[in-house]
Amino acid sequence: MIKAVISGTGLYTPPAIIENDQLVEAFNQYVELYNDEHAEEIARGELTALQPSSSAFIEKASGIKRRHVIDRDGILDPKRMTPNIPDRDNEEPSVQCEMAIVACKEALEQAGKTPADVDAVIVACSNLQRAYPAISIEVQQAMGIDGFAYDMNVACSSATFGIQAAVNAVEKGSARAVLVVSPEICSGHLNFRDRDSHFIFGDACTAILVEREENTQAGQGFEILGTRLKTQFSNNIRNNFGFLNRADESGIGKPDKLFIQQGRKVFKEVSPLVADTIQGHLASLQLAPEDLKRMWLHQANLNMNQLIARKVLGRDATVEEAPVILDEYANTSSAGSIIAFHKHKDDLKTGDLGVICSFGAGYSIGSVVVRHR
Ligand code: CO8
Repeated sequence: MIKAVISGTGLYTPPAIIENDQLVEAFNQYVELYNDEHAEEIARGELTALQPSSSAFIEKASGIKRRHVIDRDGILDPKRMTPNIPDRDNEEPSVQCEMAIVACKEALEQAGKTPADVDAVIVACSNLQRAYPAISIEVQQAMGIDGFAYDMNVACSSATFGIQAAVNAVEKGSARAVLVVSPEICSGHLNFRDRDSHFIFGDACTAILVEREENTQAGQGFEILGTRLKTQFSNNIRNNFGFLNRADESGIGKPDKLFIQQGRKVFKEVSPLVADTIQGHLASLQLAPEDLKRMWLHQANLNMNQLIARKVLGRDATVEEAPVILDEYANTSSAGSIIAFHKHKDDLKTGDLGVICSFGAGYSIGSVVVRHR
C-alpha cells in the first residue's frame, strides 16, 4: 500500500507588522471621529456612542500581541480602515499567487524536490481573491508544475481538509506529490471598525508537500497515520460576501458581508467538539493522548487552545507540547496550525507522535495525526 508523508513545509510572512497598540490607536481615532460626527444623533438617543478598544483586553482575551499584514497603512488610516491592495493587471501575478510561490518554494527545498516531482496543487484557504480561473492553476503555472490544480475553502480548516485530499490523491495514485497551499489574506475580510473583532486576524501563507513515502529518504519528514474531518453547521461564524450580493443592492455595505462571529458561543461550542474529535481520532488509531509529543492547534485564541489541550491530555499542556504562534501572527485562519507545525517540528525525534488540528467556521474540524520518521 502506498503511504503518504509530509516531506516539506514552507511559510510566507508579510513583512509589515501591526502591534496591538498601533491597531488600538487607529481604532480609537476612528471612534472619536464617529462619535463627533454623530454627536447630535447620539445625544438624541438615535445612535449609540462607540466604545474604545484596548490592548490589555486584546492580549488577555485572545493572546494576540501583533499581526503581519499585506498592507499596514490602509488598515491604520482611521478614515479607511481597510488594507490598500491595488487591483492588478490580468497579466501580473495575483497577490495570493505571489504569497503561494514563496511558501511552495520553501516546502520543495525542505523536501529536496523540484516542481518536476509534483503532480498537483491544492490552494486551500478561507478567502479567494477571485472566482476564476482558480488561483491554484495560476500557482501551478508559476511553479512550472505539469499536472492538475484546484481551489477549496473550508474556512479555518481548509489546510487540514486539503491535506486529506492530498493524502487520498497520493495513496490512490493520482499524484506522486501534492502541494497544499494556504494564502490567507484575512485582513481583506476583517471589519477593522468592529471593536469585537478588529484585532483577531493577520495574513500569511503556508505550504505543505504531501508525497509518496517511497519517493522520500528514510527518516525524512512525517508519516501521516490518519486524517479525520468533522463538520457541523453553525451560523456563529459567518461571512455573507458572495457573487449574489450585487443582485440585492440593499445588502451592499452591510457588516455581514465581512467576517462576523459570536465569539463566546464559538469558544464554548467548538472547544469540546475539538477535544472529542482528537481523542476519537487517536483511539481509532490505537493511540492514547499520552502518546502525543505535540499538538499543533489552530491559532484563534490562546485560552481556547489551553482548554482544548487540557481536555485532551487531562492536564495542562506545556508550551512545548502545544506551541503558540498566535501572539506574533494573530489568527491566520487555515494557515495557523500549519505555521505552528512549520516552526515547531524540527526538534522532534524518530517515532515522536503529534496532531495537527484545525477548527473554525462551518463548524469544521480537521485532525491529522503524524509520526516523525
Ligand atoms: N476592547 C475592549 N473591550 C472589548 C473589546 C475591545 N476590543 N471587544 C469587546 N470588549 C468588551 C465587550 O464589550 C465585553 O464587555 P461587557 O462584559 O461589559 O459586555 C467584554 O469585553 C467581553 O467581550 P466578549 O465576551 O466578546 O469577549 P471574549 O472574552 O469572549 O473574547 C474573543 C472575545 C477573543 C473573540 C473570544 O470570544 C474568542 O476568541 N472566541 C473564539 C473565536 C474563534 O475561535 N473563532 C474562530 C473564527 S476563525 C474562522 O473560522 C475563520 C473564518 C475565516 C477567516 C476570515 C478572515 C477575516
